Amino acid sequence: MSTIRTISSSPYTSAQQQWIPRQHPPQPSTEGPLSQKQLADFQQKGFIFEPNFLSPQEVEHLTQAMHGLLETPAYKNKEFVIMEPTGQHIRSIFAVHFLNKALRALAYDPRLTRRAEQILGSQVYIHQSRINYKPGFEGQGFNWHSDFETWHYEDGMPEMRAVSASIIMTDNHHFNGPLMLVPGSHEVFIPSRENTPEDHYKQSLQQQEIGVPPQEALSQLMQEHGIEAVTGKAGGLILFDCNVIHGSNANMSADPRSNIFFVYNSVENQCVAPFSGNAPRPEFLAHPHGKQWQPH
Ligand code: 6CS
Ligand code: FE
Repeated sequence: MSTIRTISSSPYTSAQQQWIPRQHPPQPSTEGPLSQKQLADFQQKGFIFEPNFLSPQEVEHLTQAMHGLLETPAYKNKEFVIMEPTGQHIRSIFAVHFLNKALRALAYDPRLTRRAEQILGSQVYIHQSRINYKPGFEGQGFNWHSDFETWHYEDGMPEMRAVSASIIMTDNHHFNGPLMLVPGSHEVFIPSRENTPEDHYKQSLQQQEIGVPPQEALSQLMQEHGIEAVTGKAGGLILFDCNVIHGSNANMSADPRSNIFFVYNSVENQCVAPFSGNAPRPEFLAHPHGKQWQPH
């Protein structure tokens, strides 16, 4: 029986310090597909990369699913489809494991769920899924941020006990905007906002400004830990902690940089009222445990 705690106060909304040490880090379980070295690397850096996680055949099958969503007329102008700031190209599609059978099967593939359960030390559910398409020449970047910072304030995620699985579906190289992360940055929470506008997601999913850490904090973390860009062949898996600082550049090449993301949250960390005090975000962004979602 999972112990679902409801907490009203947050250790992360206290006085404006430059940063707050991470509270209650997840305790990984020793059982699971990840080796002790992989677990140690994840705990130390906040992320690990596993090349060739999917076979070329699986990548091919899922690529068809990915393109199928792009070409579904019924999804045009829907709230769960986010356009690039230029308005001409699709930037992201959310809730993809509710939209396609192959993507749903991947989301619940034990190769992924057991990794997440091992890292988080509990059963898990999917808090969010998305595909970031980042088309050649047109795909814009994502400012530096911590996902948890958003999910805490805007979805009510209590603690840093969630992990993202990003499957790279096209070769990620240095010129098409690969995911960049600051190793070790998951250990601190950087207060990065004064307030949160209502419906902030309508702005932040296209170009996030609120919740981007201050440059002095980013500079200090980067001086101390550097930056790592994850490059590799299609089919690789990046597992990254919900609080690790990450971002990516615009795609300056002809090659798309399309990644599928599934966010696994501990069943013992289910979302409560958003810590911003705002209304909860729509369920295509934050799926309550066990609840289905349908496009409308
Ligand atoms: O607001 C969110 O949930 C999304 N924003 C970013 C920049 N990354 C995580 C997530 O997809
Ligand atoms: Fe993110």
